[in-house]
Amino acid sequence: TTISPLIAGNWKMNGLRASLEEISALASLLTTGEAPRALVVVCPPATILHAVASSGATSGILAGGQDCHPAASGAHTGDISAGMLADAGAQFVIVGHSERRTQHGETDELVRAKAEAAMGAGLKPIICVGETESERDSGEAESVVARQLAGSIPDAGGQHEVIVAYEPVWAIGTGRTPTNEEIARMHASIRQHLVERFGEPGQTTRILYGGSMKPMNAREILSLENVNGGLVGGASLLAKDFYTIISAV
Ligand code: G2H
Repeated sequence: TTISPLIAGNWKMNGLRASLEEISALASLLTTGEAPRALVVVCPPATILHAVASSGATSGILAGGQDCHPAASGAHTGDISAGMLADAGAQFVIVGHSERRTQHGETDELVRAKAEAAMGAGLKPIICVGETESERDSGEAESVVARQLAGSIPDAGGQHEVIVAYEPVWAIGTGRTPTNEEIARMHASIRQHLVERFGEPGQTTRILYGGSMKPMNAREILSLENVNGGLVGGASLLAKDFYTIISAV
């Protein structure tokens, strides 16, 4: 089975309207160079999501949110629903990023509810999982990730497209990455989990790697078995770097 790769940029809390220049720059790189093999997604802050979705559309840049509330609407000051993201032009939404899990105390149960809300609004959830450094050191990385997968992916994950992002917490924004063997082993274990739980659809669910993916290491990581793309933070902020990663697939 071949899975078309996907490269998603996670801008986190970076990016003002001026950053739309990076979208224009990325758009021209994408349209002047060889057509990319990967689907290209940018997840900017919600304040510029609509602008990114509009300006990226003609060059094939898809837009995504970085989080959503599990409810469709209501008295939730400051929150954004999946339907609102879709209304602004998003086709994807990141849920359960480790920064949400740690800074906002998000549990697997909440992440699952958010992923369900995303599906309900017609968005494809990018569900993040990953172990901390101490969990890896104590040999628990695979069991922690298995527990997160079991708790965070909705049962509808077999009928509705979901994307899994493996992001070891200790590799996020640190410039450190696991070895190729460690990445391949974890992705194989995630694949096995998906196939055991969902059968056939689990064979084609995209599993992205995230955590300090850079122009320098992208080609190697993206060539590993069961690595079906990347979730890129820091290196997605500059069009030139992000394009290098997109072109590495
Ligand atoms: C991991 C990643 C993107 P960075 O969080 O989600 O960020 O590439 O900066 O490590």
